[in-house]
Amino acid sequence: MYRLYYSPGACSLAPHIALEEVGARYQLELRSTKNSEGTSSPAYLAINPKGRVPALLGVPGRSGGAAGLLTEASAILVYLAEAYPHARLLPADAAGKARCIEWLNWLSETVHGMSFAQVWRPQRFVSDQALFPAVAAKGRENLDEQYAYIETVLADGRPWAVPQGYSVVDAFLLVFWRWGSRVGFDMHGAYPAWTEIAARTVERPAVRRALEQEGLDSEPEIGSLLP
Ligand SMILES: N[C@@H](CCC(=O)N[C@@H](CS)C(=O)NCC(=O)O)C(=O)O
Repeated sequence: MYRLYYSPGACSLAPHIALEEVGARYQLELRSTKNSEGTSSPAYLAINPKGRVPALLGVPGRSGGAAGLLTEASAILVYLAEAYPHARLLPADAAGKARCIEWLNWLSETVHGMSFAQVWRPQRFVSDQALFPAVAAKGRENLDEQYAYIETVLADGRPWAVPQGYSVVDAFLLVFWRWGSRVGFDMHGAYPAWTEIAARTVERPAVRRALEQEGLDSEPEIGSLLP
């Protein structure tokens, strides 16, 4: 039995979707990113010293924090896909797998770790509060470029982010599609190819279940993807 530490709509949504896709037994444990009792409480830091979600308990090995804890959305996604190959969440060929890891790394480190952090957590980049608006503005500029890049890649007619088939990348991209709406981007108007893939993603029963469990199915952003 796994335990997924998550916050509704956070990047932990992608591993949550993957758990539903593979049919593993798991419990959800809420660690909200919105209050100090969530990711930065002493109790949680004792389990996961990184103080972030997602974190998945129940994976063999140890790399810090509790035994069996696996952190980093990309690592959890690859782990679940590889541990449950019947769910076909990664392509079987080496190049297809590498393409997925290429997406996951870039989304995680550049789009999330740099640009969204600049917009939502400028204090990670500079101590002087007077500079926060400038950092956030640069983050938005970065997101503009990165979202345009994503759209260009997805607009070549491919049905999924990696053309071989639905993969953990599509679940991860859904998180960023939703965050795009959150920062005020016109996702339907400016990113139609990405929106089509996001709509195809939310048609999947496993994705719907994860959205419902996180209370996101009734949000306007997600509602706009449903038929
Ligand atoms: N590199 C980590 C980043 C995880 C991360 O920043 N998660 C956010 C939620 S999307 C979080 O826990 N934020 C709480 C905080 O920064 O205190 C990953 O990809 O899993």
